[in-house]
Amino acid sequence: MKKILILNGPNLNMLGLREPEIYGNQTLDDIKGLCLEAARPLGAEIDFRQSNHEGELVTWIQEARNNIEGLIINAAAYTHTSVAIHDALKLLDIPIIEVHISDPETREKFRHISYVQPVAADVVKGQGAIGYVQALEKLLKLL
Ligand code: CA2
Repeated sequence: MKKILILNGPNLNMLGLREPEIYGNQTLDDIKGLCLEAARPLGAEIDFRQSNHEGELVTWIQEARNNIEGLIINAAAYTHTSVAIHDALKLLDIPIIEVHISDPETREKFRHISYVQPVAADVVKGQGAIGYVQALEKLLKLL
């Protein structure tokens, strides 16, 4: 089994409660369910987490150095601001896929920059919740 870590950043725990026109109706728990279901036949074991705290995400990324074979990250708003997450990701020598439910590049200008993109092997954006499964498929092809 390939061990995959899926990290989610701030406010993604609120999915399904507001702004369905941007993020759809599915909750983060629904997305976790989709990932677990897709992972089984692909031979992957998923550790799915969310945090509203930048430092906690950095710590989880650091810990991934020891026991994780691939990382999928939706850093949410930290995508556009966090040099700390960029630096932590750069320390990893495992493949990283960036995922976004919406397409940030078609939204406000402040969402156009990504500090994750330079360290990611690929990005899936604007595909809704199913984008997480697409990210998982892309990641497993790299392993
Ligand atoms: O499209 C994505 O996945 C984002 O990473 C979501 C982030 C946003 O800051 C990025 O630019 C794009 C925001 C997540 C907040 O989720 C909410 C959920 C429900 C209601 C409001 C926000």
